[in-house]
Amino acid sequence: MGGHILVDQLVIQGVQHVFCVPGESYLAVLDGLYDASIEVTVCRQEGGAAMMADAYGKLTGQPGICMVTRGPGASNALAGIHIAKQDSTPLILFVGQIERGMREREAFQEMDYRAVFGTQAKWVTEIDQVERIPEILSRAFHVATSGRPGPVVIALPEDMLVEMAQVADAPRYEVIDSVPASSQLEALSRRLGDAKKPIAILGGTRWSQVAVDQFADFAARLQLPVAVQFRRQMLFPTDHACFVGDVGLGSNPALMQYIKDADLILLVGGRMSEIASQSYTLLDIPVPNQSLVHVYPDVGELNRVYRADLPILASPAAFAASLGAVPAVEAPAWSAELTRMRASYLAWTDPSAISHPGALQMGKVMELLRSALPQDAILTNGAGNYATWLHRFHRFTRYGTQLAPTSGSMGYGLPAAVGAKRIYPERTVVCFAGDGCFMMHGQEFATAVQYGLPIIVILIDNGMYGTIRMHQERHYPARPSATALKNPDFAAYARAFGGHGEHVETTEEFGPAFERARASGKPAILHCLIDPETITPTTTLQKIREQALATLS
Ligand SMILES: Cc1ncc(C[n+]2csc(CCOP(=O)(O)OP(=O)(O)O)c2C)c(N)n1
Ligand SMILES: [Mg+2]
Repeated sequence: MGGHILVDQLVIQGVQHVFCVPGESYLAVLDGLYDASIEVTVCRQEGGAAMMADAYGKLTGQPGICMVTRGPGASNALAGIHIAKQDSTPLILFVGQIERGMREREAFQEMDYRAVFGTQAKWVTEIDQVERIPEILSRAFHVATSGRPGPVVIALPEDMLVEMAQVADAPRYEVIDSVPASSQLEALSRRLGDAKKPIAILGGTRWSQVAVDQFADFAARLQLPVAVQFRRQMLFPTDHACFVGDVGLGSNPALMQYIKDADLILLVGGRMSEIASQSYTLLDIPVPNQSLVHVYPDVGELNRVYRADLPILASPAAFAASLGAVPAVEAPAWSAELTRMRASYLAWTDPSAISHPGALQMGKVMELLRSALPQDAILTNGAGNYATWLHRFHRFTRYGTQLAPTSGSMGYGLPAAVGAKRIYPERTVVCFAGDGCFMMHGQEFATAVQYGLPIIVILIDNGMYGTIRMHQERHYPARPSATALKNPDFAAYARAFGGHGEHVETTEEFGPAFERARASGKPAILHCLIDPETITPTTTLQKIREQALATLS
């Protein structure tokens, strides 16, 4: 039967986890999962399920698998598909579909998936013949993981899923890779030899701990300053002497200036998209001032916006593995610059230097977490100004420890944490969420409780959609509109779901509350009430408003 064949093929392709919300449109697949060797996580909303699958794809490099029902389920899942697209995450979404014979009558929950997901997925298809399930799944796994990874959507007509067939299995997929040519590595060596002020910027996916270590060794040999792109801090150890910071929102101005003045940029795996490029101002378009060596696993991205001086078609992992061929530079001209930029990074990210209004000092909280968390702890977040605390002050040191959407999608942190803890139950998983952010997918706290997943949510409540309020004060001062929030008691919320919940109102309360949350063995929410004036680590709403009013008058 089609539904069982599909599950068999998933097992052959190496699938161990499925994240889903059930629907009558794919009962035959659910039945196939009944006795398969696949762990199923049943979620409360399809957006959360798709975000968990994205988290799986980010952490393992293998496609996260999500299953949802027709129109309404698919619509909800789109939130996670957009994240996977912008984050280059391998993911396969299976969607139930109406019977083949009813198409185009606007049947119950009918949707044209090719049209709806066409601009978001790498490939959208519908399986019309039960015999083609192995072929199409094999292709889906290759498409999702090769080149620039991304989401694939497969619609499953209900009647196809109950058809009987005898089919041969497809072999397990293998990621297709390309490696740099030796002439390209020589060309890179020459450029490094000529450089006065180089920098490497790392981003994207298709990395691994081995690749990060190889790149770190290379950087150490050349004394090369290394930065990472927005929400990609896990690509280079922040405690490495060559690490100089991140290129994203609220980044160190000294680093931005260094990049502008650089003569060589080695961009590996990243796209220098809007956020990383500081709204396309950091590098000139189409020809940057700096010599640009762009290493990317998909030819469609090379020379798309920035004309590279040396484009190299290779995955970050394959590139890092070949860096042994690039010789060290004798007494590099940029040694003093590295020392200066490293000192600047350390000062910029020193939480002890930060003080802001209110009894709960987030700088102190971040300092405490630096020492309280094990190195392999996984940190997640969605979008909101609260995320700045994590991105600027946490010292990421290991690959696979960060789940954060470069697409700036609110609500991602909680489902990502649930997905991560489901995959790695032995690791500490901490979700940072704002009061706005948490409520977008807060129902997945029930999933954490259902599967006994003791994640810790640090919920930073300022009673507003703070990011938007900040922009309002900048552009339309003293006219707050649609940004205030009246919030529930999130500690009571946690307890009502069967978790552990506490309020934290002062710096002193945080440490003991964190330890009690950890010791509770339950999914926990620390409802942290911060002063609403504290809009960023360094400024207040009032200051932003006053500055804007002064400019207007
Ligand atoms: C799904 C989604 N909807 C809307 C936005 C626009 N947006 C960006 S940040 C933000 C406010 C976030 O509020 P909160 O989580 O409370 O964090 P805060 O900024 O207050 O720290 C909004 C509405 C978004 N990025 N994603
Ligand atoms: Mg808020």
